[in-house]
Amino acid sequence: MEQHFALLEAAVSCGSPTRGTQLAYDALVRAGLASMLDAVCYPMEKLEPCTQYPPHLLHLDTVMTVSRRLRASLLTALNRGQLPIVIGGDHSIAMGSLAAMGEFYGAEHLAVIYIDGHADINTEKTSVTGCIHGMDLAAACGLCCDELTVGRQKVNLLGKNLYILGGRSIDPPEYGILESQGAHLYTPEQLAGNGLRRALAEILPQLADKQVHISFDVDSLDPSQFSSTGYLLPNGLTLGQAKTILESVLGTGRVRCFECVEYNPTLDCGGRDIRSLLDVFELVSRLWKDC
Ligand SMILES: [Mn+2]
Repeated sequence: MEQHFALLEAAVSCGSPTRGTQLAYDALVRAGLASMLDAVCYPMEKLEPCTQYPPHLLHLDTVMTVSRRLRASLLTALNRGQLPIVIGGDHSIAMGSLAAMGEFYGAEHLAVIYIDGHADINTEKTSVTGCIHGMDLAAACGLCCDELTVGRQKVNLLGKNLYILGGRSIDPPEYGILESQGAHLYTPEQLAGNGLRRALAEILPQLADKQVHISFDVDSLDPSQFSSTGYLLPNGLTLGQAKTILESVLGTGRVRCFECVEYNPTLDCGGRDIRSLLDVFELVSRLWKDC
């Protein structure tokens, strides 16, 4: 039976300090993504950011509503046997996607390849900003308060099955959390030269008996190659490195969900970055169908 791609919208930007990522799905569909994938679409209503929230959890109700809706639509797609591609939105949406993946496959079977300039593993207690897009991995690992729990399980991901690639803006408390959870961090510096091949040689065998979720934050990329996003962090990954990671991980045949976050079309003057993203989606869809 031929499997269909599912294209899922997760429209939220108020988990981050910058507005615009809630428009990424519409921009990509307008640019032809849904027809390129021949995908079944799961659009989402766009909500206004709520105005009442605790000071350490900015726009809590809106962020959680989007993650809960994404969990539901992703579970529907998984139950239908579709190949889900999730379009954020800021990275807070990973609370919703990882809740669905953890419930569907079981937390102990889930591995996450998290390509990101940040570690996103602050809790509501360690976060300096209160922006929930920096807490999604801590929430998925069950380290946050109940307000940040999505779905039936508190723990959807085990830290030892988390691989962060491209992280280079890490808050001091996050190093301790990563270590205590047994998570794996590869900085761009470690991935330079032959470092990427070495890292993949360590990581890929660990995925052999796992169900793999890829979460691709475009701020993992170097601003000289991709700049339509809220944080411009120097010394990032090249597009070539990101594609090598995606190719290698898809090549395991273990990928069950691909997610792309933090693309802000309102910053994409001239459309350079949306063309790069369509290239990435073309690569992902081709390799995914092949395995
Ligand atoms: Mn992120």
